[in-house]
Amino acid sequence: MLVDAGGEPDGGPARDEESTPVDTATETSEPGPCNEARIAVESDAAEVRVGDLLRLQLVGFEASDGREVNWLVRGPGDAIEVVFDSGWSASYLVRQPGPHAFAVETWTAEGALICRVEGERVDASELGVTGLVVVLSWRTPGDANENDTGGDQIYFSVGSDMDLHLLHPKAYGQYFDWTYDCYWDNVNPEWGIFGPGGNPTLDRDDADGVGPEQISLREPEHGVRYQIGVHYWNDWGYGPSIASVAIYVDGALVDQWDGVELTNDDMWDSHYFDSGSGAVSRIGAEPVITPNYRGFSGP
Ligand SMILES: [Ca+2]
Ligand SMILES: [Ca+2]
Repeated sequence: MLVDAGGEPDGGPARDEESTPVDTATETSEPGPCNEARIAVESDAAEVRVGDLLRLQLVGFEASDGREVNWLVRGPGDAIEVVFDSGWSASYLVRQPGPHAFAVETWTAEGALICRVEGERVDASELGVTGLVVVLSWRTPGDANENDTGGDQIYFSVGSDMDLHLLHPKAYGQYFDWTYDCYWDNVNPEWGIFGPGGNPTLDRDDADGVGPEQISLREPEHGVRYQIGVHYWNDWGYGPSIASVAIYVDGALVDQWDGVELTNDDMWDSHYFDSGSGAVSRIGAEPVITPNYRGFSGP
């Protein structure tokens, strides 16, 4: 008989109840597709931090009738988190510091639960940086596989390409400024009047879907209002995408604006960051979007 490794047919969280008898271990002597199954959590860095994109994979699972896969992630406060895609592997963007619990259920095509596998808990640390960090992620409903990577980004791409922009006031609100816009073509401009800490950096670029794309500014210039924007550079034929911008100040999530739909060439002015007060404010009650924004495309 197959035994559900988690013992929770309805997907209820039982992992943190220490009083739960650990009888699942005794069941593993019986051969079955779930005995060797486990969740592998891969990260680019040794330590998981806010802003990291984790790859979740179900490994060691052998069941010929396995058809459906359902990933479950619970973040800090037991909140149910969004998992990108949901195949035998999946991607998860860490947005909050604290414990994250992973589980995956596999089902037959007829809707019978084959097993539920619990992963090891991952504790995400806060962003280890001071100052401003902006993270962009996006979904593209028209892309059947949002998690693949590739393409030359000249003639084709396997996913859509959104871009994060950070403007210094000396850009006068003009994106693609060669000096005062930090973005993919100007990844570490010289803005700092007191040293390199005042220079922003594009830490992560993503050109084929999902993100995250990240810009940080460790030592914001005092008394300056920076502007954050999102540009839909190229949909590569996958259609509209749904953008999400998360803003961290001194490692803490200050605002996250989800669910903003952009079409190709749209430019969305999302936030201001006022370094004097430390305040992050949304630009407009509704998203302020300029269509057909090509800006200057400099050499
Ligand atoms: Ca894709
Ligand atoms: Ca991009």
